[in-house]
Amino acid sequence: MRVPPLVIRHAPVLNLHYCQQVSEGISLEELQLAARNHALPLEALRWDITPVGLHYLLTHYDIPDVDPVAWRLEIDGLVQSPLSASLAEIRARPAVEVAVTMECAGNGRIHIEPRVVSQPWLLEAVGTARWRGTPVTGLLEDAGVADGATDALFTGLDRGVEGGEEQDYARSVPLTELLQGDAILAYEVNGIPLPPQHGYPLRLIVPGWYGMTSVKWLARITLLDAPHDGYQMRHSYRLRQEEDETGDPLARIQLRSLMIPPGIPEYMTRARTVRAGACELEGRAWAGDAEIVGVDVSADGGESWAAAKLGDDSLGRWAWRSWRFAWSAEPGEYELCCRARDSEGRRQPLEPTWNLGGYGNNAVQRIRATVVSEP
Ligand SMILES: Nc1nc2c(c(=O)[nH]1)N[C@H]1C(S)=C(S)[C@@H](COP(=O)(O)O)O[C@H]1N2
Ligand SMILES: [Mo]
Repeated sequence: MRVPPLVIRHAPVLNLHYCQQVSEGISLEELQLAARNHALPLEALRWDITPVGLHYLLTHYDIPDVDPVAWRLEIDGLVQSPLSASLAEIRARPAVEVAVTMECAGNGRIHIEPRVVSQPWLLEAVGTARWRGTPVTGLLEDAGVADGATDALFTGLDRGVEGGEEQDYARSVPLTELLQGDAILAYEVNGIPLPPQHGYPLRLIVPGWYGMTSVKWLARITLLDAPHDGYQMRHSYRLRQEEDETGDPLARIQLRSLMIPPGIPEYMTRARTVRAGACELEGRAWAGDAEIVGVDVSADGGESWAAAKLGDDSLGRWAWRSWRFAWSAEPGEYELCCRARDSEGRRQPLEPTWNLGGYGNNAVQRIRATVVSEP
C-alpha cells in the first residue's frame, strides 16, 4: 500500500533555524525515511569522535540479520585465486585503526530548490568514527589482481527495490583508489564490534569518499574490468541535470564546515537564544579531497567574515578539524554562518546549486540567533 502523500507544512521551522525556504513541506514518505535514517545532532560536533549512537545513519533497505558464524567474505571475479574468509580469519589479519569523517552525498538536500524528493537531509548527515579493520590492499594482494581488473565491486547483504529494480546494495570503486588509498574492511567502530546499523559484521570504509561508497554488511568483493553498472552506480550518486544524462559520479567529499548552534533552542523551531557577552562559537570543518586551511565566520548572514582559529590535525588526514571563534555578542538579531577554505583555494559556496539527485550541496550553514541581555 502506498503511503498517502500527506503534506506536513512546517516551513517556519526551517525558516527560523536554517533561514531557508522549504516551499512544499515534506511528505509522510520522506518523514518515514528521516525517522529511519537519523542525522548527527549538531551539538554532537563537540566530540572529536562521534559517540556511536549519534553518528548519522543511512540504510537504503532493511538492516539484514547476519549470523556471524555462517557469514563469510567471498573475493572473486578477476583474481588469480578466489578467497573465502571467516570473520575470525579477517580479524586475525594485520589491523589498522583510522579516524574517518563520513558524510552522505545527499547531505544538504533539503536546501536545494526546486525540492528534490529523497532522504530529506538538512545539514547533519555526517559523523567521525574510529574504524578498525584490515587494509583492503592486503586481501587483494592475497587473492592476486588478474590482468585487466580495473574496479572492485562491493556487495552488501541488504536487498531491496529501488527505481523499480530489485537489487543487492552494491557499489564499485576503482582499483587505483583502493591500492593507493587507506580503504579498510572494518569490523569495529570506536572500540566495539560494528553495531547492526553500521554494517555488522564487516563493512568497507573508503576514507575521503562520500558515504555511499562504504558498503555495509559486506558479503562479496568482485574484481571487474569496468565500473559496475548497477542502479547505485548508473542511476544514483551522479551529478546530473536530466534523467537521460550520464552525468559525473559522486566520489570525494567536498569541503564543508558546521557550527554548534550557540545558546539555547526553542523546542519547536530550534531558534536560538544567546546571552549577551563573550560567546565562543565552535564547530568542525572537513574535505575529502584537500586539506582544510581555514574557516571564516559571519554574524551578519555573510556580509562580513572573520577568520576562526583552527584546531590541530591530531585526528589525522581523514577526519574533521575543530575550529573556534570568540564572538562578543551584543543584543540583537543575527544570522551566523561559517565557511571553510581548502588547500586547493576553494571556499564553500554561499548558495546551493541544483542537481537531479540533490547531491553535494555544501553551501554555508545559516543559524538565526537572538542575543538578549536578560532572560
Ligand atoms: N549495504 C549498504 N551499505 C551502505 C548503505 C546501504 O544502504 N547498504 N548506505 C550507504 C550510504 S548512502 C551511506 S551515506 C553510508 C552511511 O553509513 P552509516 O549508516 O554507517 O553512517 O553507508 C553506505 N553503505
Ligand atoms: Mo549516503
